[in-house]
Amino acid sequence: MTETVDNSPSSLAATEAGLRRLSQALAEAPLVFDLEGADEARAVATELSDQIDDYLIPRMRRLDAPLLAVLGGSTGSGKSTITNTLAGAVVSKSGVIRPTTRAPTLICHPDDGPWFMAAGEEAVLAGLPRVTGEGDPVGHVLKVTEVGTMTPGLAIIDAPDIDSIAQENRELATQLLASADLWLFTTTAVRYADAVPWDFLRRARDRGTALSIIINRIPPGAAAEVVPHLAEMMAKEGFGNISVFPIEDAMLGPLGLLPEGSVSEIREQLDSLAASADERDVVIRRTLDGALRSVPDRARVVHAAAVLQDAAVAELKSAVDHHYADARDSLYDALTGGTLLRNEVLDRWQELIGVSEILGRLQSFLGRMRDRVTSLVTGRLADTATVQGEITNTLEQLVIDLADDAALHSVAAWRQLPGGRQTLAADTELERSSIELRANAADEIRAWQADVLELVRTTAQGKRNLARGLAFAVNSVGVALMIFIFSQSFGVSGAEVAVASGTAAVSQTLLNAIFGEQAVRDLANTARQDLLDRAGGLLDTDSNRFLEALWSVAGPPERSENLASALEDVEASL
Ligand SMILES: Nc1nc2c(ncn2[C@@H]2O[C@H](COP(=O)(O)OP(=O)(O)O)[C@@H](O)[C@H]2O)c(=O)[nH]1
Ligand SMILES: [Mg+2]
Repeated sequence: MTETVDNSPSSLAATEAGLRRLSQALAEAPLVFDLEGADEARAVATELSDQIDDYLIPRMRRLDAPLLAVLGGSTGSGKSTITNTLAGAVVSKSGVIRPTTRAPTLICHPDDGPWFMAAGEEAVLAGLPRVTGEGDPVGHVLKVTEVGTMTPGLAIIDAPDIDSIAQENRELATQLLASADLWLFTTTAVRYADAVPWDFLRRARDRGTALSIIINRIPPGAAAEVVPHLAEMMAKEGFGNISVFPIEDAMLGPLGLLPEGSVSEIREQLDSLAASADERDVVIRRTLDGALRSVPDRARVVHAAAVLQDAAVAELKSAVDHHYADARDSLYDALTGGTLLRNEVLDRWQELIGVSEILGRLQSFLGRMRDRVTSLVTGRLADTATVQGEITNTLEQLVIDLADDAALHSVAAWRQLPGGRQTLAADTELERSSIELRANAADEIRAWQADVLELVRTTAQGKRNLARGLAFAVNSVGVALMIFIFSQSFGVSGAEVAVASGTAAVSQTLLNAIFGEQAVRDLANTARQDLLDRAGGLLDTDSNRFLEALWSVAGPPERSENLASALEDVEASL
């Protein structure tokens, strides 16, 4: 035996705290995606998390609790029949119709009954509700039966089949074996070379679990052949000295029990264990130490799979981030490229303000009172609603197109990425922009326009000589500002380099004449930034649908880190 785990109280407390965190982290491990190794990792996570709660912590807290032996093995190998024979009564249903043992049955001396009926942190298998009495309970419960002929200090569980046709039975069998101080592994003369039992046996070997093997249904006289053969197999597999109990096939009694002689050796071993506190202690500590030492490697299997999933989640997120960042870039380009507004919009604007005439008049007014300029244009620019409507339509279509594009590209990327298809199933509407975006885009742009007009109004109010004249022309001047923004082309430096058209030039001249060049530049920057923020916000909200789908399927991000840090704590405390 290798060195035992540090049993000092402070170390035990640290181990227990670490194990609790680890169990929690395992139960929450991000293993939703069907990535390579995920199936195995899920099974290991469940088994280890259960073992920590069901067995390791209760056993560490109470080394003096009765020894628990679990009869596990293949279907029909005689576990229930042997349990009933050891109990001297039918306590567990046996039979040829599968599955028979639906809820596990625990038998113990009446003195130990309260121990196994108790709930709480010190109770073994605390997650299994207890039932007593006659009957054949079904499901995730533990039937506890007190048997007067049992020796105090040792209990036996008749477990469901490890190879049951029902998955929950197989899982329950695994869970019970992981809570055993001693495995009584039951097989038959025909079945002992099967693969499934060996998977379990190797698990016991790797963890150093105390183990005995019962070979049932040996044809009379064949024990001399079967037992050495099994012993040879076990030696080859690297098992140490293990008790093998052969049971010859015999006529069953009227209650379906084996003749007492068939189980006498098993009974002797169990009784002597129960009777000797020292012997019991050796078995209990051996299995406990082995299980504790096996924790880090098993947790690492889960951690490796969790890291893979976290990486897949990160990739999915970054694909979405990438495509929506592209959309924002395109939005920026469209709003600063000077080519957003179609010529028809500009033409209409030109019609309204009558470019050449205004330019001519402005020339003569420049440098003179600005309110005169304003009053000049007031009458002409009254009908701006149509142009404002055109601007709304253009911007609305722009935002919707960009959002549609980003959604489509994100979905296409997800289809190719690990976990992507699984996540897409959570929201079937992701392939285009959301209904909300399509419904809200125009409102958002109208709200922006209202802000631009308000900006123009407040800026004019700050200039006393403008205030009166502009009150009537806020819409016109506001639209002029919008036209100006969308007609400017910005270079990498962010400074406007050219004015796109004569129409825009008029707008600019007009605005400059009213507010002055610097103020116009400030107004344009503020208004453009506001529009970028609003439209960007719409895109962000839309991209959040992808992240919501991702979190709803894969859970919150980076949980493999919880697992890693809990694992570190446990390793440090062992
Ligand atoms: N004749 C005979 N039948 C047995 C023996 N052991 C088990 N059986 C029968 O085999 C069937 C399956 O046994 P059971 O105890 O339910 O197996 P379990 O699935 O391992 O619990 C039942 O019909 C038993 O009566 C035995 O040693 N001799
Ligand atoms: Mg059974």
